[in-house]
Amino acid sequence: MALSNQQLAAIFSDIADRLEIQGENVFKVRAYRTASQNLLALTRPAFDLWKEGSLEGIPGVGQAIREKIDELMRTDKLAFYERLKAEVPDGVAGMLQVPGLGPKRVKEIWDKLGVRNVDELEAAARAGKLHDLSKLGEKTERKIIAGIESLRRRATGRRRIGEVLPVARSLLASLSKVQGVRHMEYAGSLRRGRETIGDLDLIAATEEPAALMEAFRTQELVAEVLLSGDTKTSVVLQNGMQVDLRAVEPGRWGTALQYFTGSQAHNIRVREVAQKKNLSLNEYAFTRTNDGAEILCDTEQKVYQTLGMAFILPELREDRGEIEAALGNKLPQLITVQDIQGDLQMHTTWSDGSASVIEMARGAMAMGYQYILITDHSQSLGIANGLTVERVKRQRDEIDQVNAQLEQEGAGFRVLQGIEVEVKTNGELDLPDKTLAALDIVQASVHTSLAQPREQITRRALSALQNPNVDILGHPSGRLINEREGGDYDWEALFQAAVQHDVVLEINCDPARLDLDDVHARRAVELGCRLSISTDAHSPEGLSNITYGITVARRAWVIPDEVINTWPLKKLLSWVKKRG
Ligand code: DGT
Ligand code: CA
Ligand code: CA
Ligand code: ZN
Repeated sequence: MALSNQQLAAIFSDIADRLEIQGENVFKVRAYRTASQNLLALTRPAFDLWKEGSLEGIPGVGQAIREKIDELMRTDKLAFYERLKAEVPDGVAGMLQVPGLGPKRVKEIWDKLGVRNVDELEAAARAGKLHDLSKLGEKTERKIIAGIESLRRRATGRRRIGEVLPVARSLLASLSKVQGVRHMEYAGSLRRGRETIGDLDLIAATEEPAALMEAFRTQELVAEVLLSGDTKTSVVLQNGMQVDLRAVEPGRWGTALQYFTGSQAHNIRVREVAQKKNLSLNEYAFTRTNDGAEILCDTEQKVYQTLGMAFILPELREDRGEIEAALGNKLPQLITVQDIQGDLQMHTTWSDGSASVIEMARGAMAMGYQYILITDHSQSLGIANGLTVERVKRQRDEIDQVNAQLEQEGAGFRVLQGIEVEVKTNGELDLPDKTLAALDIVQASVHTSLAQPREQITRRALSALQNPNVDILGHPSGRLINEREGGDYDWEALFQAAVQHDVVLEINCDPARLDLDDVHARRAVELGCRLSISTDAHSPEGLSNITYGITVARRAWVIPDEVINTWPLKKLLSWVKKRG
């Protein structure tokens, strides 16, 4: 297949990036950049010029680069480029995409800290590891974090819920104290718990809207005021996010909150129900169509009551059957975070976590849990310091000691030993069955070669599910929100196999993953799959991400019993035992 000018240009520009990270001399780097630019400016396909033997006609392309174009045209490959890619990994080259980060810094961060991709860069920056390096101050560190956030946004213009929720909470904390404010909430997609948020909508019920608008405009986080009126103000925050604030009188709080929570699709259906009752509905009130009289609702509950419907929780308001269910009083009793009895995925210093087994146990006890499952990475995931057969055994000793200590303290808490065993590209697991069989619960995960064709990657996951030692499939799609797509699985086949082999599917609570997502999780439970909802925490603080996964589960209509870590320890252990 003939490479296009754009493809060639991309290869040479990538070569320039990687050479620059290696510290190659500036003239050589510039030669590749020039070649890349001139290829883009070319009015004829380079392929035609190559066939005619007239590559000399491309300005700025010397002998060395002509030979490389020739090799690419003949073989579709370039040995030099393959070698370079092996020397400077994709993730390292990808760090150049972070605004404000040049090749010298990338090289330094890679060499000195072993940071190999944007994720690890973010973790290092947030952990304050960058400012120990030579010329990088704390200010640069903050800039890098902001750069990474803007990079992620560029993909879709939407932000991850994990980025937006803390901002929303902090604005609410400050604004709900303003004189006259009776109620204040975030609404829109954030209140519905979507995995990404376009803009943030805040709604207030207040006696003194002017005071609230003034307080909002002058928030420290605000960078620019887009528009400001008596009852609505829109601003852009320093991080680039738009926030809309609307104020209503307290007597209209219910209709306003309901309207601005959305979704639009849900609201359209709600208004249809209203029309059948000869009512119209907007953010201010119901209006009777016969006499034009207003019906005010000071709570959201009253809005649904007026319509003869059961109250619909915000997470369900997507027009995915909730209207019919509410009319027929058939809404599910959704899972809540209080139902969770333990967390079944976390990492410790045995692999890439930052806390010890006992520290994670104490963190989980503070969450009110009965148990945790330690799931450090297995051996082949080299960067994460994965566990070998030998280290699995030594970790068991440590976990036994921790359990003995907790028992002595009368903690009523158990640490289980698991693993996050790598599913290799051919579907084999990365540890021998004997080692896996000795663990309490085994979680298998796919981390590599996610771009495999559907049939291949599905077969790979199925062979993991068929291994009787595998109890849970971790973050099944492997996606990273706004960063990379997950695997192209045949989901129906995968869910059916999970039911058949009684393997649990995870909802991973990391706000970058949320995997399974709401749609897949709902389909999975419909087909009879069981789920686990776990944080993948790498520190005790990470355990609090559980709420993000719970939100996904609620959006998927999941009830507590469908989730194995709502079960008491005894039930959980008898389930694994029965599985053999
Ligand atoms: P986003 O911001 O893209 O993540 O999604 P939302 O759902 O927050 O949408 P947004 O911010 O445009 O509007 C917030 C809610 O306000 C939306 O869910 C429903 C309601 N809404 C806004 N504009 C309209 C509209 O033109 N018609 C109706 N029926 N509802 C609207
Ligand atoms: Ca919004
Ligand atoms: Ca909005
Ligand atoms: Zn993982």
